[in-house]
Amino acid sequence: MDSGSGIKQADSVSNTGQYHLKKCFARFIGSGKRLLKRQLMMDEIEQSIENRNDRGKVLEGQLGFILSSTQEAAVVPPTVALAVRPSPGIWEYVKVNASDLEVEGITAKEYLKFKETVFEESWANDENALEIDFESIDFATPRLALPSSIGNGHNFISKMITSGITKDTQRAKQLLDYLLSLSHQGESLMINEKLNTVSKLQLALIAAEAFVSAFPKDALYQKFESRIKDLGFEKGWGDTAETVKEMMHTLSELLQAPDPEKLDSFISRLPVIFNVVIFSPHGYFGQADVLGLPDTGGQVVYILDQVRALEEELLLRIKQQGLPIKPNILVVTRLIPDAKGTKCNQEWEQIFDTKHSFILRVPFKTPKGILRQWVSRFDVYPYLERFAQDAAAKVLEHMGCKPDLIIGNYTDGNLVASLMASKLGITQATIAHALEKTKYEDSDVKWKGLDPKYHFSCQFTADLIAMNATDFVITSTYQEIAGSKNRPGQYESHNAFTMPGLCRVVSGINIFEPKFNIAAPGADQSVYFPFTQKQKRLTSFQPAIDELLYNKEDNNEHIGYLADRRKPIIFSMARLDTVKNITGLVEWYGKNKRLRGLVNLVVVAGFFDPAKSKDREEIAEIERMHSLIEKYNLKGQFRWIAAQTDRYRNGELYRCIADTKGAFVQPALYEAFGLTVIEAINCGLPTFATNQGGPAEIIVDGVSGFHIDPNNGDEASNKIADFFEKCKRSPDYWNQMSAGGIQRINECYTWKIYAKRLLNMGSMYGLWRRMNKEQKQAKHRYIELLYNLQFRNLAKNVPIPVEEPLDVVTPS
Ligand code: UDP
Ligand code: LCN
Repeated sequence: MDSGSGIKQADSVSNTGQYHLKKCFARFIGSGKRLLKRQLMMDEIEQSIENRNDRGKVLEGQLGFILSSTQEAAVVPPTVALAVRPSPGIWEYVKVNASDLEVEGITAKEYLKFKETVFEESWANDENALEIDFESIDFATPRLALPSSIGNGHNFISKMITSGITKDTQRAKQLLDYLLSLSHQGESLMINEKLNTVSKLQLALIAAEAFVSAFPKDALYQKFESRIKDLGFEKGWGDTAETVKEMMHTLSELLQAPDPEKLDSFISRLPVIFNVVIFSPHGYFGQADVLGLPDTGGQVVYILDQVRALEEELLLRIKQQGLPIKPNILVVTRLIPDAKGTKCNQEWEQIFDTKHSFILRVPFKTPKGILRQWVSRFDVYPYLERFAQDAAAKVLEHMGCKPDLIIGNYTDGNLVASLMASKLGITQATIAHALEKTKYEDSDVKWKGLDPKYHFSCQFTADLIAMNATDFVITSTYQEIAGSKNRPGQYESHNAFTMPGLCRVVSGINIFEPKFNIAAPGADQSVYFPFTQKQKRLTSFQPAIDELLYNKEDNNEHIGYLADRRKPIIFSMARLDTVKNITGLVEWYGKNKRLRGLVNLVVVAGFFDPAKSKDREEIAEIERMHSLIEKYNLKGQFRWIAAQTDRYRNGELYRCIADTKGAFVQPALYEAFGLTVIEAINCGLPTFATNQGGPAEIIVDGVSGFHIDPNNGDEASNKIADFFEKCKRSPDYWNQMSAGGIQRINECYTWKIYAKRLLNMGSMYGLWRRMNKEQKQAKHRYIELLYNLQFRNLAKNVPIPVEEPLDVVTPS
């Protein structure tokens, strides 16, 4: 797109097109709105072209093309500044003079200034307004070029390293140094100082391989250990003659003629990772009775399953490396003294179904001592620095050495992980689960109004710090990074944005950086398995589930009832957040007579008494739910069940819904990934899930489930009704959709696949950070400034709550 040429629009469009474009731009200006979103602009364009045949003429020229890829416009009459996104990750900015349609390319900074003018003109004109520009400090790191390659950073890195080894003997030396640095508890692994040049290593490899080849394949490492040690080799090559020989041969081949696949296979088998720390500070983080509490949803489920899969994979790898080492995984979270009946006030807890994995809880401290009560994830910023220090001390004491990999979760965990990883010089990974910036429209430009409630000034600064500090980013889907054709990705939206009065981010994160990787989670298949596996079904739960679904009396656990048991059930389960849109689903159902005639609706969400909630959004949703039940007279067709905490029973609940030949519906306005979607599909439930976010990638529409548009409730509820009508006509259709979903999960969404990918990345990015030490150091200096001069001050503005009185326990 030649946006920078300043050509006159009149040159390239017909007179009719020109006439209509002028009308469009006049409407943009006349609308009175000063920040226009894509949909609104498209509506304005529609309305300004009376004759349908003229539409093509409007969009035929360069400006038409620009308009059709525009995401947003800032209107500062007579100028309309456009942010144009021709492809995921690719942004161009232009300004258009509404009277003569002259188009001129502008920079991101100039565009952001137009936007600021709309909100805070004096700041827009402040020559010394704070600007953040990570590209200016990070110009040497290679970048991907194709939008379709985004999220495949690991492969790209292994290509970069191998091409480096081919071209530059220095790179081979770096690989050698890396091998020399590998150790565990002070004991060298792989090679020792005898092999301190590449040529010595190459010769020794040939000799050792020949020597080991003389042993039977299954001969244990100890049989030939002392001989290869004389040559300079230490433990870690493998547990048998066969694995050692394979590993040595791969390295010889790599040093002779590097290729990315060989490098990948070699690096992923290296003994690099034994001790892992996973941060998820805000809590409640526990193994029982925490799900459904505010802020405690998929992240807890994700991490516990992740830990089990990681431990299993680590044990396997360490065995294959021939090492007598035990892995160690710590999930570090907040200790909450007022734990509301959960175990979140215990310092240590072993993670179920693991041998070497624990939860470590470290309290939040204030100048007055330990903070006793839960605080929302939006309010945790004042405690994080101290938490990181206290956690680091505890971790080092427990492990007796530095961890090999630190993984952060969500903004708070990622910030703490960045602080600890940079202090100790450790490979770092971040997982966002959800970046809040895209959840709330214009949360950046309108930050001032939102800050007292959400503290986005802290959150977005912390996110920028962590994204830039980390060695690699794990995402669940492509869309999380780069969005879709018409919707920018969560990370992408941090590339250029502005918070007037605070800072202008002209380059926050470049999603073409090779640090981004997609590794989708799974669902625990011992808990979420198909309803057809009759012998495994947890029948002991079934009477309670029957009561939960069909008992006619309201109680603390359920309200509303289902008069006709023969109807299939459409089911949903989520926290009662606005964005989860459970109330939206209830309204769609309430409005759609056809759907109400076909199925019952059951939702598991939050609880019924607003007075019991401290969460602002949850209270509003509870109230809305009650009013919808009245408004649509849902009695007899709708059951509202309070949040459920037993995942085994939940697994059986999904299956019982499948027994009714029902379906799962995930109606979120936006969903980062959507663990419930894969849980439901694993249990064999045909699933309708939002097309806004992760589920759009998990499900192939019409093959492994269905997409629904949460912004078009009538269309969504009719799509569900059509499905059930079709199932009535041909019952096998239901089975076909159920099986299609399960097949998709087994191909792409399991924890086994995830754990392998994560550990491979940990090893590869560990090498990469060593190879780019200087570049990383420079960036860290910039990050430190941002942390010290900006984040710390912002965190001071977040109020520390006054101590709540302890719950008074009255003796019974
Ligand atoms: N969940 C639950 N009880 C509830 C609501 C949710 O056990 O009342 C579980 C659900 O089974 C899933 C997780 O919490 O494992 C929610 O994850 P998801 O990704 O769907 O959403 P999040 O809450 O993380 O935004
Ligand atoms: C948090 C969310 O909001 C969900 O979308 C994810 O599925 C969950 O974490 C696990 O990653």
